[in-house]
Amino acid sequence: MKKVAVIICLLVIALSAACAEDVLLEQNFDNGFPDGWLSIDNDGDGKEWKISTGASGNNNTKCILSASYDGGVLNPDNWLITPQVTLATSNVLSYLVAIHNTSYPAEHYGVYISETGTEVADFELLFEETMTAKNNQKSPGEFSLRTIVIPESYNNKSVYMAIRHFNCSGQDKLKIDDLVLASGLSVEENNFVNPKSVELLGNYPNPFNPNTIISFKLNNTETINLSVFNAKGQLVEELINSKLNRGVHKVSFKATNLNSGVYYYKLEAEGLRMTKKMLLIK
Ligand SMILES: [Ca+2]
Ligand SMILES: [Ca+2]
Repeated sequence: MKKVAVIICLLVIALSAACAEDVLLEQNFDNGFPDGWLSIDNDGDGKEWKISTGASGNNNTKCILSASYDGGVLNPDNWLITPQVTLATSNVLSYLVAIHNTSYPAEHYGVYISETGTEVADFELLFEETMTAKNNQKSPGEFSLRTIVIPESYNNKSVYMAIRHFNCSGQDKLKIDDLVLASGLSVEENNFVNPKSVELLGNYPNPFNPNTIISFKLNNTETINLSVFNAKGQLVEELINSKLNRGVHKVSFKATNLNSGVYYYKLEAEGLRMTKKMLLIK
């Protein structure tokens, strides 16, 4: 009997360890601009991330808002940066996101990560999307849940996360609320909504010379564009611009006539845009 009790006890400990969920950072923005966070007005128009009231769809509590429109400068570049957080394993960032209304219906933003510091140039893009009332929201102003699985290469590293409102007409507002960075989570077990109908899986080999294979996964039949850009952001080659069936696709990229250096490949589908970096060494 005693032996059984010990085994059950050990089993409970093992199970709870396997499912250990640690909240590393949690912010509801209800008590003013939080200590240790940064807002960077990178376009310099005086508009940046600020606490806002009346967060419709969120019980009218406060959220944080990048408001860019003042009848003047468009195209915002506003960064919201978290305090430094030490990640564990199976790290997941979740947050609520909303646009203000349907009059100016396309707000673009990205989720970034940095191991080095809080300068804009320190950050690497993890995920970006264009929010529209049509394809991302139940109704204008209503928040949608997003969940970003942080790549394993960042496990156990100390990082900063950033949300950047940019690269859009900038005529309206992007809202974020209830941001949670947690470890030890299984996305499936927690019923998170995975916004990705498209996943950019990476390229192999990387670094490469002169050939590499870029892989991506479509969860639906999608019209996609896959293009390669140089470090200056100039288009090098359009690899695909067509409708493809669901499944994993692999595309070969040949850099025979290119110089050594950093290149980017960008996968675009409806409302989604993902970019990864690759290195050509000759
Ligand atoms: Ca809130
Ligand atoms: Ca600004």
